[in-house]
Amino acid sequence: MHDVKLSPSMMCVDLFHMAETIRVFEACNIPYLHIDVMDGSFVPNLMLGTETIRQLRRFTSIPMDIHLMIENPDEKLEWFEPCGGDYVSIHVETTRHLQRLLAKVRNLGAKPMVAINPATPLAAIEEVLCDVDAVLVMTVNPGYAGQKLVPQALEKIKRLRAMLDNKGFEDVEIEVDGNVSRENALKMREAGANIFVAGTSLLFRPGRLEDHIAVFNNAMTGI
Ligand code: S6P
Ligand code: MG
Repeated sequence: MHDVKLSPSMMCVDLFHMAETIRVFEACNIPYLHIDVMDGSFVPNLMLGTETIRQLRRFTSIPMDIHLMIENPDEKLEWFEPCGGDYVSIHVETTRHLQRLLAKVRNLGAKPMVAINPATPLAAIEEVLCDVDAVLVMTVNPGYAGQKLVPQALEKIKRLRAMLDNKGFEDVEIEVDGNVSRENALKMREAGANIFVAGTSLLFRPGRLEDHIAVFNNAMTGI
């Protein structure tokens, strides 16, 4: 089983407490920062962009987990200056030349990840499983924080894990994004996920950030 990794959703961070929040992530050895890039077209919202990523890179060395929810990612990938150690996820629904774009992510030195919406069948990504380091399974419809889990997503994670293992891609990780509460994370972990995007359901809610991280880590220990 892959190691459990937390990837906090930076669009959920209170802008007025960004610096201290990142220092807590560093102290807690958080391995990635999840960057939701939304263009108001592929998803009905506008969120984080190129300058946010640049500023974050100047402030911390935690690698980025860049989730591109944009039309025409082929033309825009370089804008985000992917670096070694980063994940970049490309939605299968956004490009006609998925395999080429995933290869480009790798050529730029980052780790390619393919993202898939709740209504898109797994068959749509089957041919690129050999080209990715991870699959991002959306467990809500992308666009907003604070939504409820699409229940059939749990079974989809299980089927994906089995598909990866049967095809010899045991090394490919599964990331889950959307309503990753502690309870849902346990079920997602059992289904085969290991990278957890942490938003309002897990970290960005009343209470101390450090405590939420510790409670999550304890819950995941031994699973
Ligand atoms: C949603 C986006 C996500 C959210 C995250 C929020 O389109 O891709 O990364 O920021 O899901 O988490 P939560 O716990 O509020 O659903
Ligand atoms: Mg996301």
